[in-house]
Amino acid sequence: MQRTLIASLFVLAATSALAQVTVKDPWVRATVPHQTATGAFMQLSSPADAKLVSASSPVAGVTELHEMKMEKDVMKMRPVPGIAIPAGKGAELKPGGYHVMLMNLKGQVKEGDTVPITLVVEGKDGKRETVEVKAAVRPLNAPAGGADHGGMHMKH
Ligand SMILES: [Cu+2]
Repeated sequence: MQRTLIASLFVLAATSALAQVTVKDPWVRATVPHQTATGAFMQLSSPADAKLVSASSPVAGVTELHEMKMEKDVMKMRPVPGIAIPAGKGAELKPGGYHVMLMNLKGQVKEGDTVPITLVVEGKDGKRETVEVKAAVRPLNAPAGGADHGGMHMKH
């Protein structure tokens, strides 16, 4: 009896430690009609080492984690299995770098809309938890700091 109680307390403690993963300034790049993919960007921070392992959103049929990199003067993007959120340092998802890729969009994502995104974060102990994010949609010409993200994806 007592052992069960202690075990469940431990689970609670582990969960609340992870719950400190925070998301700042989440946003999604607006799309033009018939565009099939766009990117979501945000700043992640955590007091303990964590990793973003997946994401999903009702606006997209498929959601992946991507990394964008310059390779021989060409901007390339590829799926990554996870994005590390180092303790205290955090991770920045931004145009030209890591991002959440929203694909197979179910409709146009318009400026002023809010896009719900569910992030799955894994702690060092392998425990996972979800973080709900409401991302604001910003115009297509929001500062990109890199290649045109939407255009790149048409070639996928
Ligand atoms: Cu991408």
